Amino acid sequence: MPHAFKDRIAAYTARVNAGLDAALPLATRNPQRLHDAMRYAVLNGGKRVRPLLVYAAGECLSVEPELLDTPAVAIELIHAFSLVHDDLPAMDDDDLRRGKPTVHKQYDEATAILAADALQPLAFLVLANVDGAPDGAAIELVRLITAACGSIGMTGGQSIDLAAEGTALSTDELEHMYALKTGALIHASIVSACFLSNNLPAGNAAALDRFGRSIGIAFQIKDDILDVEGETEVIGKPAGSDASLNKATYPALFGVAASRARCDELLAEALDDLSQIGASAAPLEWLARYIVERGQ
Ligand code: GRG
Repeated sequence: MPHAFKDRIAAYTARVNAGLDAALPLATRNPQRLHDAMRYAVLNGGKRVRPLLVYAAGECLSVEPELLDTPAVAIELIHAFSLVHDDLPAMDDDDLRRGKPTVHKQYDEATAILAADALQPLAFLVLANVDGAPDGAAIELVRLITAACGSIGMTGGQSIDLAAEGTALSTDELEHMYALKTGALIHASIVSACFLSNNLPAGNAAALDRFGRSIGIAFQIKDDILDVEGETEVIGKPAGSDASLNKATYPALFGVAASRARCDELLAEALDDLSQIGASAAPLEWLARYIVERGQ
């Protein structure tokens, strides 16, 4: 690749945004309010980190972007769905997301629940329609991503998170919760490219698996640090909301300095895994550094 991954981010972001736009029903289609809310939930900004991880892992394994569009779009639909639920009054009860009113504030609670309910099956419809993938890839992607969403993935992590409010977790318990709540979908973004590769060295698959686990936990610790140190206008969601909800987070339990140190340690482990792959992993290295250094 002649240029750094950073120079391809705008093109990849435009690519996944076009895929999301095409996958979502038009807002003029009945039921219009539901479709409008689904489009709002997905197309209202966001850094698109998970799709970028799909494309970066794909570059690492020489998978064509046309094939990567499928998991990139599906995983971002699931991520958007999880944010709508996460913001509901029954969960974190947030009014602001990506610098705009949350879906239940912009529409109403019932519409937000239904929009999220409809985004999840849409993601699996996109996956089922993957075209030109190696034999068996579609079912492997469905297996990977359903596991990442379920009770031993994101939903389970969210359940532990809600139950842990106001309690003290050990580092192992906290990192287990992070691995499920946030890490599982980040990990799936990276590993999805493995199922689309026709020529995958076993060592690379294992290294990407470990990389995905480390960087997924680092992503959530950095999110916690931004909640403490960031400004609402920059992070696009209310700063300090973890503390006001008495959330069990890394900074709350162990302090910001220890959180930063753990993030750096996880980054070092993740980069060590990539070093076993070699120069083709440079896009993932760039994204890993971005994840722990980002300001939003
Ligand atoms: C079954 C999909 C599903 C969800 C139900 C609500 C829920 C269970 C899980 C919520 C999980 C959750 C919201 C974890 C937090 C992950 C996180 C750090 C989100 C912020 O991600 P960014 O920074 O956001 O990538 P943008 O807005 O840039 O996309």
